[in-house]
Amino acid sequence: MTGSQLQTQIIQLIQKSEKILILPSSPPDGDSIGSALALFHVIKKLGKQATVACADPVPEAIQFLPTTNIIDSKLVTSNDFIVTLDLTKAKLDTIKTDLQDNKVNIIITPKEGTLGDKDVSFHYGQSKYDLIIVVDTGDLSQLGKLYEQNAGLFTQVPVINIDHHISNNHFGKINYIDIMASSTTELLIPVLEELSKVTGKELITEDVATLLLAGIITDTGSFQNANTSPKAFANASHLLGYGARQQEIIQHIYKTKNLTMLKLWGRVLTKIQFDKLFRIVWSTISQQDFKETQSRDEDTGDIIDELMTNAPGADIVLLIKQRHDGIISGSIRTVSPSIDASVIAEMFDGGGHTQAAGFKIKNGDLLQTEQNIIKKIREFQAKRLNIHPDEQPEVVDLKLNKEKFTKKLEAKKNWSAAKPAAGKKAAPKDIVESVAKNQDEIDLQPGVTYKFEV
Ligand SMILES: [Mn+2]
Repeated sequence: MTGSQLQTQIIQLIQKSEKILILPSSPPDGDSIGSALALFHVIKKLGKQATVACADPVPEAIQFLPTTNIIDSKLVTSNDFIVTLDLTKAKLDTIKTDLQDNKVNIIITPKEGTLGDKDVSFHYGQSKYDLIIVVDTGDLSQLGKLYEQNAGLFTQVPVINIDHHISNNHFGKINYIDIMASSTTELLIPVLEELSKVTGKELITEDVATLLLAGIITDTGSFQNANTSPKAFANASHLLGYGARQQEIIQHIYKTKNLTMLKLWGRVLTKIQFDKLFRIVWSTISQQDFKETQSRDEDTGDIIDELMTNAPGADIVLLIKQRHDGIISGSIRTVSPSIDASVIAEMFDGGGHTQAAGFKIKNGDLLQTEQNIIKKIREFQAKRLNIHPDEQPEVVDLKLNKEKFTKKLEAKKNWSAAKPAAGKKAAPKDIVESVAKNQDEIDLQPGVTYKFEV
């Protein structure tokens, strides 16, 4: 089915539905929240009921987006038994409940008038929804407890699945998946434009445009990641035409890094390890790091992208994080599309895109898990790079020691950077200049390998 046929089907289903549940992936990010809330605004404007629910809280960095406060953490489901009291004949004063020996008394005090048994009715809360739209989610299990606790709902109600993850397993009745899209919000633009046309309503307001742009900006790392396509740029500028507030997004997401976050980043950067042979760069964040820097899970933000820019010579960049709930999560980036990050993530039952993917492992032991992960990724690389499995990896701790560095630099004052030896990389320009000027010290960039061998 073509993209525009899918868009038509989505529009038809939205038009004939009245109570729509919108679910972003969990934990949510700028793209999943941007997609979910943009849909929320549009569906409300069409006069329908819309609910957005997410098992995890919205990260602080994206709470500035319009109406993140409407997101629920739970669903009303068919398991609920509902007692309804008709108050047309009596005004309500107070309601108390009193639990005694397996019995609950509901004490209703009217302000005026009297209540009788005719005023009470009982029913089961039937599924409130007639359509579910899941956005930016590769697998229903990524909805966390919202899916675990309401699995039946997803078979009773039609599900629209809108996503750009390569690992998406097509769980919907309608699956609108485009792995070439930089973000899910990008996929929503033509749908919402067509819906505006069909309904004759201006659905893409400044708020909606801002939400959609937030998805593109966050998923492309502000147009720096490999998934930044010409289409992503074109769509972003198209959204600016609708009044998207780009500066607001950049200010909140990229220009406000608090002190605790910087402390945490410092720790991660000093713990970088580099396996030269297998071309893997990785770092870890332990619960102790979080505690000692007084930072939270969400403060890790885009450290992985920071690692990426600090990892010349690596094919695979990995950040391993120990979460407070006993889960160890891994984020993977690869430097070229020929190395499929989603294949690596799948080795640990995760998924994602060609150059950005992730996984979760239930284990309390960070060191042991780290060793297992690195072992498996080395095996992956051994196959890819044709390295003999017995060859010993040389792991270089990239924690740079300024004193040692200066001594090394002095020892190599005569080193000619213009002609790196065969197989050696030329040194960064600033080092070459420092050596040339006989300087003893230069500013070091953590995480960069400085090669002196000639
Ligand atoms: Mn996304």
